[in-house]
Formats: sequence, C-alpha cells, structure tokens
Amino acid sequence: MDKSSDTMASPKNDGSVDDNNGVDYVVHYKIPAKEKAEAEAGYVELIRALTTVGLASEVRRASKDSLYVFVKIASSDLLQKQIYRARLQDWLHGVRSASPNHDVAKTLESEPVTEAERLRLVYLMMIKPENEGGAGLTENAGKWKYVDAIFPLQNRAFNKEWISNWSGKWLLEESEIHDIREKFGENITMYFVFLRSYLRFLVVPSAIGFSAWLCLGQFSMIYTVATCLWSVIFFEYWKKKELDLAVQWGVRRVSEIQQPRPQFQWDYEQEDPVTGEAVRVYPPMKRLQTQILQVPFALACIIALGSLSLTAISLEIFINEVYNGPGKQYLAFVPTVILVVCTPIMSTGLMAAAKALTDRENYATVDAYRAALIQKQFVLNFMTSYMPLLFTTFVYLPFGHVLIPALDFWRRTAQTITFSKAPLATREFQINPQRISAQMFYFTVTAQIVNFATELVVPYVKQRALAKAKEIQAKRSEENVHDNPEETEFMKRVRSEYEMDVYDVTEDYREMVMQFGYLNLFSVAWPLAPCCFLVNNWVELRSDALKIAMSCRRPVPWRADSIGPWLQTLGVLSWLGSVTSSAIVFLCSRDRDGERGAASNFTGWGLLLSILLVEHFYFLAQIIVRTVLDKLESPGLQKERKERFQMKRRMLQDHLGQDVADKAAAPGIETSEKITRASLEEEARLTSIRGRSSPAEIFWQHQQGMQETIDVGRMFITQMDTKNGKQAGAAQPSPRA
Ligand SMILES: [Ca+2]
Ligand SMILES: [Ca+2]
Repeated sequence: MDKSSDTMASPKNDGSVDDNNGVDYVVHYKIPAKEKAEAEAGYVELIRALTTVGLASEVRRASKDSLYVFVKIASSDLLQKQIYRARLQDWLHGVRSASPNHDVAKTLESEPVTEAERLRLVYLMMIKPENEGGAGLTENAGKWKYVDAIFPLQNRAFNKEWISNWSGKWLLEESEIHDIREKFGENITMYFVFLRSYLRFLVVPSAIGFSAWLCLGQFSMIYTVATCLWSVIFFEYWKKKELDLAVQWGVRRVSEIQQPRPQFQWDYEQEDPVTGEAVRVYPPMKRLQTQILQVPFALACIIALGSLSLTAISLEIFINEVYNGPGKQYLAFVPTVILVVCTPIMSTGLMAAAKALTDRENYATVDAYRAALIQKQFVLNFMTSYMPLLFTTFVYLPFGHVLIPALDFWRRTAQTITFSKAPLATREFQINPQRISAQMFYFTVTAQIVNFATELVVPYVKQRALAKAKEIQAKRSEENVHDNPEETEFMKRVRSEYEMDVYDVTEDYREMVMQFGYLNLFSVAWPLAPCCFLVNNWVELRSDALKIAMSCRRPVPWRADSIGPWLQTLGVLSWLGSVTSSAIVFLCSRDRDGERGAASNFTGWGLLLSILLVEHFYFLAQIIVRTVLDKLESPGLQKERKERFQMKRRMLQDHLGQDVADKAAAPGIETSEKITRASLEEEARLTSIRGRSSPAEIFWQHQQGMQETIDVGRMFITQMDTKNGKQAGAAQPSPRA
C-alpha cells in the first residue's frame, strides 16, 4: 500500500497537473441575489454529492455573486480503483483485447495513467447518474440549475511547448499525436489526424488543379474525373485509417459504450427480451411522430434561406450585370451586406428550432442526440454554403432568361426609390459564365480569410477585452474579491479560463467537411481552389491548435473511434460532387460556343440530368435502406449480445468479487468519507514529515473535509448580502496552522 501510494504521489503517474494545484475540475456556481436561500441549499447538496462519490472539494469566491468549487479525486487509492474498473469495463465491451492485470499497481506500471484518462474518469464520476455511481451533475439544468460551468484547467506548460513546436514544422509528427492524445483525448486527436490526412491528400488535387489551370482551363472533364476519383479514394482511405487508429489507440468500439443522456425521459421500464436486462423505453413510434416534424423543418429552412439567397442573388445580378448607372461600385456591396446581416440571424433562429426539435425527439444517449443534431445542422449549412453556387449552376446558367421578371422588378423598384422620370441607366442582361468562378473565388479565398478571423482572432480579442473590462469594473465598484495572496495568480488564471469560449470539435469538422464539399461540387469552375484549400488547411492545423490551447476552455478529453456522423456526410458530398461537377462541365463548356441558355439545349441536358438524378436517387434510397437495415438485429447478433452480457456479469463478479463490484457501483457516504479523511490525514502526515508544503498542498488544506467546505461556502454566500462590499472585501480565511 505504502509503496503504491508513493509511486502515485509522484506527478508522473497519476495524470494530475502540478501547475494547476492538482485541481481536476472547476465548478462555477452562481448565487443569484434573489434566489440566495435556494442556491445555498443547492450548494450544500453539491458538496455532499461530490463527497459521496469520492471527490474532494475546496471553495473560493469567484465574483461578487458566484463561487468556484475546485474538485479533485479524493485519494490515489480511489483513482486506482476507478482506473482498474474503467479498464475492466473496456475489456468487457471488447474495447481492449486483454483484461487488465489483477494487480492494480502492475496495470498502472505497464500502462500509466494519462491526464486524459484521469480527467475523463473524474468527469464521469461527476456527471453519471446517481444510480450508476455518479454525482449526477448537469450544467444549468434541473436541480443543478446554479451549476453554470464544469471545466478542467489547461495544462499551460504542455500547451506552450506544443504551440512553440509548430514553428519550423510542416506537419504533425507521430510523437506529437501521441502527446495530444494523452492530454486532450482521442476525440480531439482524431480531428487533428483527420485534418492531417486531408491536408496530405489535398496535394494531389492541388497539383491536378494547378496543371488544369495552366493547360486545360476551366470546366475540364479530365479534372472532374480526376477529382471524383480522388474523393472516392480519400473517403475509402479515411474509413480504413480511422479503424486502424481506433485499434492502435485501444478505443475500438468505444462509441458503443454509450453515455446516457441525463435529459432522457422514458415512459416505462421493460425487461430486454433477449438479455433480461431492465431497459428504459421511450416508444419508437412516439419518437417517429416528432421526427416527422423534420420535414416541415427542412421545408422552412429551404424557404427561409432560399428566399433570402434569391433576393440577394437577383439583386446582385441586377446591380452587377444590368444596372449601369452611377454609384455602381458601392451598390455592388448591398447584396453582400444583406446576406452578411440576415444569414446569421436566420441561421441562429433555425438552429434554435433544430435544437428544440432534437430535444423533443428525446434520445436516450448523448451520441444519438449529437448525431441527430449534426444532421439538422448539416441541412442548414448545406443551404447557406452551397445555395448561391447551386443557384448559379442549375438556374442562372441554364435558364438565365427566367430571371428577367425578377430583374425587371428590381429595375422598377430602383426607379421608384430614385423618383427619377428618366429611365435608369441599364444594359441588356446577358448570362455571364464567369460568374461561378467569381463565386468560387469568394468562397475559397475571401470566406476562408474571414473565417480565420472569426474563428481565432475575434474570440481571443473578445476574451481579453472582457477580462479587462471586468477587472476595471471590479476595481471601480470596490467589490473586488480578495484572493489569498499566494493564490492571486492562480485565481486570475481560473477566471480568465472561465471567460473563454467552450470548444466544440464539431465546428472544426464542419468547416473541413463543407470545404471538402466545395472542392467536390464546384471546384471544376475554378481549378485553383484546391491550392487555396491546401494553404488554408496548413494554417488551419496550426490555428486550430492555437484555438484549443489559448482561446478556449480546455475540453473534456472524451474518447472516439471515428469522426462520427461526418463520415456519412463526406460520402454524400463525394457522391453529390460527381453529379454537380459533370453538370457544370456539361452546361459551361458548351457555353463557350455562344449557345448558352438557348432553349434548344434544354432537351439534351434535361435528359442527361434526369437520368443522373434518377440514378443517384436510387443510390440515395439504397443508402437509406442500408442504414435502416443496419439498425435491425439479426438472430446471430442477438445471440452474441446475450452471451456477451452474461459473460460481462460473470466476469465482473469474478474479477472484483461481488462486494467490490457493488461498492464501486454505488459508493456509500461512509466509504468515501473514510477515504477522504484517511487521505487527508495521510496528506497532513506527509506534510509534517517534509516540513514544507507545496503550493498545491497548501491550496487543498484551506478546508479539510466536506463540512468545512460547506461552512466556508455558506459564509461566502452570506457575505454576498452586504451591499457596500465592506465585508465582501474581507480576505478569504487562511490555511490552518
Ligand atoms: Ca478556419
Ligand atoms: Ca477550424
């Protein structure tokens, strides 16, 4: 025991970060002035719940109306148990091929605890429902509505080294991938590896695109075929690659260990007819009724965003290609301004609707919920990103003349606005085949530069400004919270990390997947696009690293064995690419002979297009049927599931003994209190032996045990009463002698 706790005490083998005073998570707890009594009761319950599952806590004042509760796992012994249990569970779910060694110390020796593993387990201890042995915390919901945020602290030393390593390097190296995985978990590492593979693959279409630009010009069939082939190869390569990574990282099938959603509401409990397990059921038909609402939702998206784009596009065509009067160069910005102002407002509204709809669909697991939400987001993004280009390809180029009524409308409107009797200076409308190239230039160059600014620069500046403003405000109102002198720096950092944005890896995936779509669907109109993407992504790899390290809160290091729903999206886009690129080539290459838009062309391309559409509709139907069939269980699968379930239960009993298994499943108050006290006594003893304590030890000695954390927190809450901040400014109690 002594020996193992010694090895655990060294900073290397318990995954804790010294620089962070050993803090695993920070819980930001709000105390709204009007609901103080309720918040105080909730606070007491919070500390009790944390202690019950074996987490030690320290409380500090965050601001004039909130608290920070610092959380760490109570003892190295409990950490070891948690790790052993989690690894055993992985093995039972088929994630690991070998069972962990009975001797916990040996398991840890052969496979040391990483920061990611530790943080993931502690997070699970906090958020798992109570019946599964967790504290059942949720952010801003239900009985934990005052818990505003739960986040780990950044490992500054690692981040600094990681970022400074980037200079003078072309791509991520294997050793770095290993480091990112240990610090940020497989979910984020998967994104970086995906981005790296995509970046490497981009070299091929860049080279093809560059030579096509030099020798073949736009709308080249050879280029289309080459990119289609490339996208199919990339898609198939990545499918293999992610499987390979999952096996290498020991996370294969990890997506099957599904994390239950705390918001899930079930109608009744039922025995699984196959395994006999009790399962909570929400009738699928009931869910389907809500899912049907997706149809009007998609229609609303198409109508709202479609009419917005139509307005902007026709106005833009009118100003650029028909209007010939004064101020043309300034007026040209009007449609862009309309789009820039209205698109985010509409998308935000529709996004909120998508979220509400997904909430109502009431999914049982976090993964299913996320996948459903991403699907809806994809519809929205598809509309906002590709609509202008699709419009040009399928309406403007082939049927340009149908726009004439719309253009007349703008002409009349302009006439009315200007009150002029003289006819507006216009020229005859002619379809401009270069329009699609100009749009592609906008989406590949301008939009990506704007994105770089909004993704990295704006949040960083915003966070800095906000922190500064709060500091000034606090000084002026003299309600400044006084930290313990030795903790000032640390508390300042915690506050600044709290102000940061929450990192969401889906945002980064979305950006890359949409870019992949531009490349496949439209780059034939401007073959230099892949070169621009190559440059952008080289920067992206660095700026995304910078974003995670500097301008976002540290994300919870989840595991992942795939890029998830994005894989399917990639497949769809790669298939759609073959349709649109060939249509663009067909419509535009002929246009150079001057026959463009003529009605005589209609039958020819209409026929071709309908054949293509029907053929691809068939493929789409095939995909849907395949997905549905995948969800049904075959008798063989049922048998396997039953056997696996029985083996799991047997193994769990054999390995841990019924007693330990029960305890680990739902640790009672006594168990963990004993752990807390024992570990604190041990800590105090070690401190007295060493004579001098480290800052982290001092940090955790301010409050000893649950009751003191509760008392000090309640004292802080009471202090918040005093209006003039005389008492509120009082220093925090100093550590015990
Ligand atoms: Ca970007
Ligand atoms: Ca990004």
